[in-house]
Amino acid sequence: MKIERVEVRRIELPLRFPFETSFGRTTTKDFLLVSVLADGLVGHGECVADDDPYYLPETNGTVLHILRDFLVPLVLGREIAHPRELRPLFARVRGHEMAKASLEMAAHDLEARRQGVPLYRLLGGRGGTVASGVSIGLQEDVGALLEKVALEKDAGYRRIKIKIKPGRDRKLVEAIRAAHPHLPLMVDANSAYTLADADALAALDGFSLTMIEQPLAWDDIVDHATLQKRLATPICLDESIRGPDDARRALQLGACGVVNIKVGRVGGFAAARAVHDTCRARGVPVWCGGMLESGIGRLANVHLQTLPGFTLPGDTSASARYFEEDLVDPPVVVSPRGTIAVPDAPGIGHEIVWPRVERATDFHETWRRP
Ligand code: OSB
Ligand code: MG
Repeated sequence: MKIERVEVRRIELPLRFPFETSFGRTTTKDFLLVSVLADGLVGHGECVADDDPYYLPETNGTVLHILRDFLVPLVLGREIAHPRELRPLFARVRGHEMAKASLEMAAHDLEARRQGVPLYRLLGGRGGTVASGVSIGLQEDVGALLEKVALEKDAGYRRIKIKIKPGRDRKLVEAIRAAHPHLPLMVDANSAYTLADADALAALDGFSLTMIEQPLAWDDIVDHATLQKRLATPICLDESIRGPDDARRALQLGACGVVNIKVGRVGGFAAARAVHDTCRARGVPVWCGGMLESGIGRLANVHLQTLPGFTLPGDTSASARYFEEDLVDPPVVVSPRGTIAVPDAPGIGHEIVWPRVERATDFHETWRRP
């Protein structure tokens, strides 16, 4: 394919409830949607950057800059036989994984549509269903948290993750365990602790958590290896894994027992596949994380997690959990058994509802072949 045009839209979708983590509180999902046009077809990639650099350094502003000034000029008018060629093409640009991923994901969706196959076929995955978990943000108090946990467990989710931060950890886990002794449960700290807090984290060992996600700094691997030696509970890395080399180094040092893969965080599908393969070769389970995506990014995640190393439920929950009205039709739904059906239609596999996209768009830029 020869890419003739790239478009980016900035989209604002109100969340049904504020989502609070150790790094902040989100009330609307503000993201960039990248579209790639070639051979009369269009593919779409949802960027996972936020307006602010509180999860990782990239922002919607830096993504727009890197796309406009560096990545889009590399692809416009270029003959590309397969989207796997984009990762090496982008390698000269250091970092900026979210920007790279949004364009690379759009090219995958486009190529899948061109071949008339569902995205999972292009990625080497399979059809069927995937297992769904759910991520619960920090709540007002323990009572509100217990209510949410009961609600999501009854909805069928296969495992529950709660957000923690210093001073709001052990009490929360204790209360949930008392009410649900056998619930598959994990916690996510989003880098809120340091090695000096090792005792507080070790205090979680008695609660049969399936894992503790990203307790230490977003750019650390070494301290996580030190911490893992002190914990019986496996550490899962999220922020620290920004590519296949990070995964290799983390596993080599014993910094984690599980890896959370987010396509946007690692730089695209090819990188996600490489992280997956590295972990699988070492027998380390992976699961697919989430970034409160609209249905477009959510469906990309559904396809990714059909690869064989994704043996744990992902953070891919139903569209209706976050949005009154999603951008795809049908929306992503989770069955009472906690499963999501993998679409078999070409590309991401559900229709995008363009009037809704246009209504939610507050900025639009197009780049054409010179
Ligand atoms: O750390 O996994 C995270 C949401 C925004 C930013 C980071 C994270 C999260 C979640 C929610 O945990 C996952 C989801 O439901 O999309
Ligand atoms: Mg996380």
